[in-house]
Amino acid sequence: MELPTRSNVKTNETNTWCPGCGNFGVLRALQSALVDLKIPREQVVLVTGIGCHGKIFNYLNVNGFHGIHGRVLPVMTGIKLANQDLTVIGHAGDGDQYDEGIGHFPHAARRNVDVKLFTHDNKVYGLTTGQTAPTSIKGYVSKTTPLGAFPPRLEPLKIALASNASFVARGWVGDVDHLKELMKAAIQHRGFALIDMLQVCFTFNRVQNYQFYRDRVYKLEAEGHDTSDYYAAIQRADEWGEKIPIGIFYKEDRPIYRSSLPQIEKTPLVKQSLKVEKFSELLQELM
Ligand SMILES: Cc1ncc(C[n+]2csc(CCOP(=O)(O)OP(=O)(O)O)c2C)c(N)n1
Ligand code: SF4
Ligand SMILES: [Mg+2]
Repeated sequence: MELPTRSNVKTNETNTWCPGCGNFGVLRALQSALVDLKIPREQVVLVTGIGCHGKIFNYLNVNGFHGIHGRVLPVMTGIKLANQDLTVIGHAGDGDQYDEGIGHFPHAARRNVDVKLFTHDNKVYGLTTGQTAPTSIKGYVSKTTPLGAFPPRLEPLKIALASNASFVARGWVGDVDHLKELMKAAIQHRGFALIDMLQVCFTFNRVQNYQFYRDRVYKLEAEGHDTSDYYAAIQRADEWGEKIPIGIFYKEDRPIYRSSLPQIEKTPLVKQSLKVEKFSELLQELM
């Protein structure tokens, strides 16, 4: 087993993100979080969706699964149920998770599957050159909404809270140290954890840029927010305007999904023998 260090968590791949992309902040925060947490590299699995965010897979030297668009959560769920000893971290895009993959989101949250979902919420489809995403702010002008996005934006934190997610947080890429601490808290949380990351798409989203967030972002912990107060979390999640909160909105300890599955509660599936006779017995029983 090899502990992560600043040099061994990096790969030698050429980075193709645009200069100034907020994804660099996400990458730095995750590298530092892994080094701080000292989880052996062999025990970390990174699952990514399709989009600019998905390229983080190429730059981190841990196990990985670069999945298809919108399917980060089912892949993570399968990996974690097969081998609970692994730390399973998913990086999804706002289009990827909240559009194509939205159906998986409330169910992973309410089941409390022990996986960590970090969404790169740049409020735009980055890789496909700037189309309107579900989290795009009302009025957002792009090739797909030349007259401005008409419906209100989808609000991931409120959906997570309404789905009984046991850890709900928001970070932003302009404060890498704070984002790193959120990532560490999410990884250490036993259960489903969401960090919706305000990630600046420097090339296509000219509205929610670094200055936009710098002027608005404040930290919940600095205002004495109680992370066990569900209704206070909902109120804070509703704030989006002159002030935008970041930090942990809500955190709760409750049984994880695996504890409802006696077959794998104690021994991971990968460590169980797959006896063919047992399979035949089962078939007989079902016939
Ligand atoms: C099933 C499927 N639908 C659509 C696409 C095309 N596609 C690739 S990336 C992308 C959007 C990416 O946006 P987002 O998830 O927000 O990621 P970002 O590039 O902003 O990180 C789309 C629609 C695809 N690859 N697969
Ligand atoms: S298009 Fe946007 S999200 Fe994609 S790499 Fe460039 S700046 Fe980053
Ligand atoms: Mg996006």
